Amino acid sequence: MRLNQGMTTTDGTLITVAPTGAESSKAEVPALPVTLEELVATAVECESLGASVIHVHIRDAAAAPTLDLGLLRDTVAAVRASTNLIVQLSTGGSVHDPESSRLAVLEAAPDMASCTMGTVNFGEDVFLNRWEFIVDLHTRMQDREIVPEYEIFDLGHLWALERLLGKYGLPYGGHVHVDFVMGVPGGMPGTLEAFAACKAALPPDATFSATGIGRYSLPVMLTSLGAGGHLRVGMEDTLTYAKRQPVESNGQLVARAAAFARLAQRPPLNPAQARDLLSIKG
Ligand code: KMH
Ligand code: ZN
Repeated sequence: MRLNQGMTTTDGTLITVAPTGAESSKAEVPALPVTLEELVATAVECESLGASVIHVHIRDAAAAPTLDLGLLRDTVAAVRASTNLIVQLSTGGSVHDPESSRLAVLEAAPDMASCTMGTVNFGEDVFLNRWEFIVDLHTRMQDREIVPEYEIFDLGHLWALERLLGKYGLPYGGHVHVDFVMGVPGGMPGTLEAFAACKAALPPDATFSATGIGRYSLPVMLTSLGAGGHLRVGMEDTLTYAKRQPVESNGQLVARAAAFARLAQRPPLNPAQARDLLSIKG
């Protein structure tokens, strides 16, 4: 696929930042962006460093995860007002969120939303994603012209994706983008073998990014770059920059990813190029 400015999809690297997540507490991780002001400042910094997509989880006034629709709408508007980033809202939320609230996230009209392709053990918890719920998310995103990012926590999730696309058709825009989430306790490990199995099971013409949880962050990033894939980094997934060195900011992780991408001769895509790649409406 040819992007604007003469680039092809494999000439550049899509960098997604996932700055907050739903699992870490502000008390334990003071650098985590949890207010709207902190999130917007993070978004601005990460865009300047090479991110083109932001995967967003929000927090309430007590810094607890929430799917409050008003806050989500305000967040989409605020990030759009300050950056050109593609806004991808999480429909995964936290493991405690009901399906109805997770579906309602789409009413905040983001550019993209996550769509996890199956149930997975998630540490001591279960991240539940029933087939009917996945179908509901996929078809509602088609209706609302929201581009999904299919989250793959295990190999079987890719077979579920093939079934989903076969029965219900391509997502809005016609392009399939998936993200391998590797190293969740209960999901697939962040190994080369698991990566290769996932890559081999991708739908035709799909693009992919990958993120390694915790200590899998660096090996998964380097593997994805080497395999022509894209990157997701951020404090949702990684809180340690190096051995015994806590992450200072999301910008630190984006800067490292962008540096690796440049070294690999696949520099970061800007948001306009990323929109072309992912077939997101202007
Ligand atoms: N917080 C996890 C339970 C997503 O954003 O779609 C789910 C998650 C996936 O983070
Ligand atoms: Zn998430």
